[in-house]
Amino acid sequence: ARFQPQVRQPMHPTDNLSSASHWHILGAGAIGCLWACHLQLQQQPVSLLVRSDSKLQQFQQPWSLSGQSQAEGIQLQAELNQSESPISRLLVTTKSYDTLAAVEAVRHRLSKDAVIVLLQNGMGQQQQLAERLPEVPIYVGTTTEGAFLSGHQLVHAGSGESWFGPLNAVAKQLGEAPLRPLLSLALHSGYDPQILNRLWQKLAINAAINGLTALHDCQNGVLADNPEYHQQMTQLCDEVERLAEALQQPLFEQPLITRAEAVARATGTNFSSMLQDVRHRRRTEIDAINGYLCDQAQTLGIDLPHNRSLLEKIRQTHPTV
Ligand code: KPL
Repeated sequence: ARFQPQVRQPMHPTDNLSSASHWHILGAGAIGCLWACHLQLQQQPVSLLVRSDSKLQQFQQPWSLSGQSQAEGIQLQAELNQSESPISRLLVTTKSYDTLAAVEAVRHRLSKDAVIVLLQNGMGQQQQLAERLPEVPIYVGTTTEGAFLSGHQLVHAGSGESWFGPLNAVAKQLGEAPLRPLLSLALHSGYDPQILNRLWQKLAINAAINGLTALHDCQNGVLADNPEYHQQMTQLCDEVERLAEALQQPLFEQPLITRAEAVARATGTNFSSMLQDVRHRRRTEIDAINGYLCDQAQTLGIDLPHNRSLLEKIRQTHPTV
């Protein structure tokens, strides 16, 4: 389904100040900083949570936002994870594999009415957190916003869309009310009670593109143009579709390969997030993407040989621990 922004009256700034919840953002990378800047621009109280004094230093100078959204002199607040002030709205934008440890590090600060929103790639970590904190309303989100950090500049390179929705029963009961400040930012965002479908769509596209671009060290568009790589993308897509069908998980109306090829072309000159991780010698998110799919398949007794082989190759060449 195409994105339909929810039309909302902008809140009056003083309403924001008097009634606003304080958002804490865990994960001070480009996406975390993009949301922090936009919350700050809407006069919503927001603090980034960081692990070290050196990271804290980075937030002493004002930031500027360039590209798809622009602003100068944004003074972002940051505090250490181990501070004591309570957290009632936690937005987690860490890498998928850091989720459990990162939330654990601030768990002592979660207030009774705390709500957690996970905005990340991949799947599996959200469900693990929900098992660990069954009493906390947990929401999940997915975004196609593109951003990167360059010194104190946040480059909002590509404007996309973001969707949020409830993961566990307590969040379903509360509905969208706690997320309203996130949904009314100048970023195209919507609320979808069927959010898992959207997470699966993103997961399927990432499974088709990210690992292959890391393996072949190429931009996304090359997967659509190179016949051998295109064939590999098709094999991955066929397996993911087979698994989704077995799980009765709807994907797209078109075949997955058609969508994956369109995304690869539309983001043709991009380096996928996984290739960027590999080039920066960071741990990749392969376990939360193709790894998650292989685990799901295994529980159903299904084999996904091409996804498994890609998973093993990336794990071997770029160890995950
Ligand atoms: O989401 C992406 C990623 O790089 O993680 C794609 C869609 C592949 C765009 O680069």
